[in-house]
Amino acid sequence: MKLFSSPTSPYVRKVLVLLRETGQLDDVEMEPVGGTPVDPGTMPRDLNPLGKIPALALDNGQPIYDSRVICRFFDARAKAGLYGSGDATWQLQTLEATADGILDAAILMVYEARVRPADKQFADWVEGQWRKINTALDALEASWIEPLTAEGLNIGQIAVACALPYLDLRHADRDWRKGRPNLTAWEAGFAKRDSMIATVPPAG
Ligand SMILES: N[C@@H](CCC(=O)N[C@@H](CS)C(=O)NCC(=O)O)C(=O)O
Repeated sequence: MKLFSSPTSPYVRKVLVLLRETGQLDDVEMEPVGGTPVDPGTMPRDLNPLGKIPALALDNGQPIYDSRVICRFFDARAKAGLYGSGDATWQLQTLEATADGILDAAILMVYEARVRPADKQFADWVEGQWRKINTALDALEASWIEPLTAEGLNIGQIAVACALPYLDLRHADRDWRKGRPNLTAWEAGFAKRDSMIATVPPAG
């Protein structure tokens, strides 16, 4: 299997953390690629028509894309149970969607600054994206600490643990930790896992 990836992509990091935690890393070959919505560069558009990563090519060539689908695939493959069962599965997938939504907004802010010409940038729109991140972070602090600190590993933990450091990488000046002591403490603890240390993105 081939995983089209980039070391700074937080969505790719979710997959890599899951692969490490479930002992499947050696089953996957990494294919580094890069691109943006304006210049798709080496993005695997033949595999994922959306031109985004992560994208996985199975040995028979079948594409699997979107980090949520890829994570689900590897969870099922290893019978890891990271999605729980019964009512818990919907809670965990909603937590994962919250983390991914934080990333979606954070990346749009990055593209606005890096890809859009300066005279076309729209400050209110950027602030609107940060507002989404802020309210999602408040929700994590107020309502999601229990599944985050639950015994055993789950997909919600992996997704949030990959989203928060991306805010440090790209939006450090916004200081997501301010006023969120529970989330801050949880993230600091989770960051000590071998899978998280091994996937720290390079600066830049
Ligand atoms: N929902 C997708 C989002 C993936 C995504 O946006 N990846 C970024 C890299 S971090 C990308 O491929 N951007 C290129 C583009 O938007 O054209 C997922 O979870 O896999």
